[in-house]
Amino acid sequence: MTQSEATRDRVEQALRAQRIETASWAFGNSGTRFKVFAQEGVPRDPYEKVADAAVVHRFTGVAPSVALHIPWDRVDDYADLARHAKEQGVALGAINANVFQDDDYKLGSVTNPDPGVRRKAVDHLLECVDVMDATGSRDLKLWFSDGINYPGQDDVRARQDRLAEALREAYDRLGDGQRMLVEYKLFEPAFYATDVPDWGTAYAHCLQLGPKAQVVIDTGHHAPGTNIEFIVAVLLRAGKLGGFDFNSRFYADDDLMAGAADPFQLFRIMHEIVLADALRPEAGVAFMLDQCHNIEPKIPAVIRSVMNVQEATAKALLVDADALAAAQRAGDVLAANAVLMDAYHTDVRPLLAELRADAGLDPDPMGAYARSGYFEKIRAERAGGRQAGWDA
Ligand code: LRH
Ligand code: MN
Repeated sequence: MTQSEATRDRVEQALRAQRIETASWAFGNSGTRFKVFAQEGVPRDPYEKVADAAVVHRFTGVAPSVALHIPWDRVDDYADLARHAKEQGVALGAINANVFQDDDYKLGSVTNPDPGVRRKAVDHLLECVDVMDATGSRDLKLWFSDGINYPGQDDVRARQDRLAEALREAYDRLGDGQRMLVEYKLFEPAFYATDVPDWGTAYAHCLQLGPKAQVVIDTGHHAPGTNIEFIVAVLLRAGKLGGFDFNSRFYADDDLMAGAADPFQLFRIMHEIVLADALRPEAGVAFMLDQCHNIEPKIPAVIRSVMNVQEATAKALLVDADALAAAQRAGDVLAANAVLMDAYHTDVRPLLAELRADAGLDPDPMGAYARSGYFEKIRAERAGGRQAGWDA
């Protein structure tokens, strides 16, 4: 087998093994604080959201699980929802807690000065672990909107103590094989100080908690100009990268399709993943999408996002690691950069189309979905009822 055949084999194998988790809430109505736009055919319950996630997997072949958000996806029987998902060909993934929409959480949830409010918030985190027990999910994903808007509003260190106490209680509730993924975000809805604003704060809490606690990087949660792939490399080196919430942005937490605003950044991130051999599912990094499709049709937008992550991954897998290492050792700055840019400028779409065809899938998932009639079907079926959304 020639070098290039070996490379092709390695790349194809890695791409076939890729797993991207979709987000149930991306199929529901979403928007901004100014307007949430309704769309035809939007799911009305978690069962319909799971069905739409299964369609994304059917056409891409690499999206076999869907993350849930509680209470947006609260059902009477989570085991039954898991059975439904299995019938549809997908699994239920990360369980996202929600302690950011209740009036009681105005001054914080787990960091609230009021112990009664903190108790309520922690009880919700524990409820989410119960859900994980029922769905068979591995990951409890925790994003806290907690923060303050004005200097002096509360004691920053005291809030960190409260946060640590709450995380400890949830951590100790985790069963074997279960993890806690702590997500950070620079700002919004808090506009002066967020209690988990950056990777360092999330990392410090995860270190204190133990091996089951890992950091999630949401690509929309950084200050403009932040070198996210640097954070990826550092957390991978520390064994504390639990996963990603992929999306893209031009300004803030825009939650646009992954790779749409900055495909080069997504490539650089996946390059660090490939370099650390962390693409394999066994490496434990959860590749999740966390997006909102306010104006564009939702299922095609998720399919496009999955394809964008696949394309960035394929380019990263094509980086000639030996040539790169040699140029780096030689201090040949331009040659090293050129190795990366050669891979980035490679059109990997024919390779991915061929891989899909080999897997018995339509090489063009977007076209295949449009031709499938699925949208027309759900538009007719889901005419009545209350559409699912963020119900903020
Ligand atoms: C917060 C966030 C978090 C989810 C929410 C839907 O901005 O990224 O991951 O809980 O979006
Ligand atoms: Mn997120």
